[in-house]
Amino acid sequence: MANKTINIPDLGEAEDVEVIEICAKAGDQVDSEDPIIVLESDKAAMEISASAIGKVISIEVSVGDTVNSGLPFLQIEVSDDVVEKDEKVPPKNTDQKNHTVSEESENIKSEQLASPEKLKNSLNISNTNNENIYAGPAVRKLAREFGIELSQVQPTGPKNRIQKEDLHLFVKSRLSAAPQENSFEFSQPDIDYSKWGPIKEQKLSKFQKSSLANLHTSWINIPHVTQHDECDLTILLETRARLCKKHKIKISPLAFIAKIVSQLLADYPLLNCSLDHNLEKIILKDYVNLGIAVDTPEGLIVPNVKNAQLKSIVEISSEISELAQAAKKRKLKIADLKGASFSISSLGAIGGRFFTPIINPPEVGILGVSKSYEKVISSKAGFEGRSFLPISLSYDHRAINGVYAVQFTSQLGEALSDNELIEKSFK
Ligand code: CAO
Repeated sequence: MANKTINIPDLGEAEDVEVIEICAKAGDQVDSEDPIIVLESDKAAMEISASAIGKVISIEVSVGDTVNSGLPFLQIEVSDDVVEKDEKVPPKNTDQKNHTVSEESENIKSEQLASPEKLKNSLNISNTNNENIYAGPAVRKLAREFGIELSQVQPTGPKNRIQKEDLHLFVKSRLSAAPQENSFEFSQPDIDYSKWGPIKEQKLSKFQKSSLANLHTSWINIPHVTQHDECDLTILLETRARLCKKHKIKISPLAFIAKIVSQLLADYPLLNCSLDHNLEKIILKDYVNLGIAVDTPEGLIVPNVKNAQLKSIVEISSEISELAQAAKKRKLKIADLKGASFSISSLGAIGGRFFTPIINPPEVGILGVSKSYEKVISSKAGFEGRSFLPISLSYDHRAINGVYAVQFTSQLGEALSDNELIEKSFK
């Protein structure tokens, strides 16, 4: 038996390279190709192997140290015949033994696996105790980026080595096991804002916290696209004024829009569908339960008008009023809040032009309606003033494509000017 000191091999041009992992410990029996430490420069990660067969006496460096070529990093106890053999056979160029991984090959994996922080959150993994595991530096780097504990990964490579495919499989299986609904992880640094001036703290209610989580979950999980358009509302507003006068009732333009949208959805069933939980099918609905976003002192609540496609404008109007009243008094029933298939968020009474409404999953579409405004346009008759309604349709791009969405918004523009349809749908 003899003790041998192993030095860091020639690192080429790299200097002051950081030790990012220690892969063995004192007492371990190692082969010459077994990784002992992993170094990382700005360009590459590099596994430094034992370069001798024997028992590790000590590792002379620690994680975070910076090292250079030639620095002793390992004391190893080797048997005499191995020492003799080593002395007879000229050592191979240590560079060849130590496996360097280019940035390019590492990037491929990162791309395939989306943002590390996000993935880490959804995988709910953080422990990175990856010692005594056989894996190349690229695999180790990727595992570190995603916070994957290599001991949890099933190796399929030679000598139980973990391959990049094993990491992919691990991530895939954890993602499919991760909860789909309301998977919400939020990270925000704990900042003392009073450092910059006086502050007040206001606790969020349970409702506000859950609504915050729902909005964030929807925004993170659904690939939103918002299609904006303007619809000529002149005819609708004139017909509305006439019908309201005739029937001596007051009906908001929102009820008219809600009715036309509910009817039009029959021709655009994808906007009224849901994706199933494992994204293998879509569920098309023969009913339109129309969610209406209601502003309350507590925050936004979205009750829905059941079977809006079967109801008249007057009926929809009175249901919206009842639901909005109940929402403001916090008297909505659970059933009022469940089962919506498409929603409208109206800022029509307030103002602004165009916004990006956030989809209420499992719905796949929401129509944002802004305040109509007058503008002068040129037509065959010359210049004339007309009322235009800015609309913003947010849709889940996994279920709906842009052509479909713009066909819907264009058709909606036509339907909102269809006097016969409006009159017929009124009562
Ligand atoms: N363009 C012009 N005027 C409009 C309009 C439109 N698109 N929609 C409504 N109005 C006018 C009506 O004509 C009526 O005015 P008059 O009394 O002068 O006729 C008034 O606005 C009615 O407003 P309302 O708020 O009482 O009724 P509504 O039917 O428009 O809306 C409700 C009901 C419940 C949707 C609304 O009260 C509300 O809560 N809106 C906020 C929704 C919200 O916060 N969405 C979220 C946006 S993003 O987070």
